[in-house]
Amino acid sequence: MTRVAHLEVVEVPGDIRAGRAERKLHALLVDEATGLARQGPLVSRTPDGLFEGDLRCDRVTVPAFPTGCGPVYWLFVAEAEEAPDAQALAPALLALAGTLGDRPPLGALCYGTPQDTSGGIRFSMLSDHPDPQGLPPLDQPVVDEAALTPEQRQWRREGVVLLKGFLGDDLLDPYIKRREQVDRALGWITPTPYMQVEELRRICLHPPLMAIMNSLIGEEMMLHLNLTGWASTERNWHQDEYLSPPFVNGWYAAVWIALDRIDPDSGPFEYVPGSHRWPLLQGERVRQFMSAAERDRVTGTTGSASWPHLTQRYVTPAIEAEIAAQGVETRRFLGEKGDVLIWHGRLMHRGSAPNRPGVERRSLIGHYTGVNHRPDMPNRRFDHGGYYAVFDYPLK
Ligand SMILES: O=C(O)CCC(=O)C(=O)O
Repeated sequence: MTRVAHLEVVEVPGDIRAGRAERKLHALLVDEATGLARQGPLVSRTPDGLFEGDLRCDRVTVPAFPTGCGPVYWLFVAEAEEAPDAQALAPALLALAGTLGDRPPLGALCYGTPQDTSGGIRFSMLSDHPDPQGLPPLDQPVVDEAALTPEQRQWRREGVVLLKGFLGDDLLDPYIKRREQVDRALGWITPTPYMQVEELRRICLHPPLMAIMNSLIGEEMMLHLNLTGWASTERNWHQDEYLSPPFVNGWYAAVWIALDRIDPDSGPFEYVPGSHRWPLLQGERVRQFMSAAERDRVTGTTGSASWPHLTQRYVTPAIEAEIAAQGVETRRFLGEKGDVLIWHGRLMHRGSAPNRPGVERRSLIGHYTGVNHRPDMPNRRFDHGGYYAVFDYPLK
């Protein structure tokens, strides 16, 4: 655990935002241990990147809590014309909290006490072994390998499953035709185009695909994010799960679908086989090394930058050094049309930089979490072979 020195920012999930319309809402944060309280206006933010989680959250910046507060803070949202006096309300809010039982934890940006970086920032300083409690069946330390399917064995060993020629043209071509109408290399900006694009939903919720994913994770999976670019995201080494709330805890997978033969120069998907068993990058550990100016860019009034983006300057070299130190191979996925690669939420992977800018890379990416591990996405629908989380973002 990283000791949290200051809590300055919380992210409020989209379901609270959904009911807000034009109402004047204020966030009230109360430290359970000391009863200290802070308040800040709940202001809608314009999304400025794909990998921030911002599209599903509003961000509230509050005056920092002093060292010694935490680890449990309660968040309340109040509707009022004027900012309420959070400290005066704190005793009543804590009494109310006592009646609410267990609530799903919210993502919070916490700044820990920085460690000594004189020897450089190493992967071990940014990561930690995740909570072994409640991991999916195939991530348990002991499993009867003889009882596994070939896909389950590959998943356990490598953290990926490769399905050659899995999806036919009848499924892919209607989507490709629709996607060709989008004049933007990175596809739709909206992270949930599956809400409006039926042709996409058909692919990402294709019953045989969902059945394999369910057999890898151990429960029904729910689609909640798509990347529809026909170019590499150029997002450097990362494990998806470090961008997710802690309750996801391994019940996460993503799929990479080749819509055409992938050109080696286009910036293919790359991964480190077996790295799903490495320690997991931890947001609070990563953020502790941000400079004061970078923190201000994230928490300031404009909030015009995201911490996963800003921290790549030291996260990427730390992961590259770890790959070199372990002497492990990195692999590229050079799929043909209809090939599918499923990867583990803790697998180290990246969208590599293209050798020749502008070379098309026709792919479709979907991210999924187990239905019982997404209390922050309570609205769902079932279609074709699987669930998807319901959001109201317009298709852009
Ligand atoms: O192939 C790519 O561009 C990488 C995609 C990626 O990193 C992700 O979806 O998490």
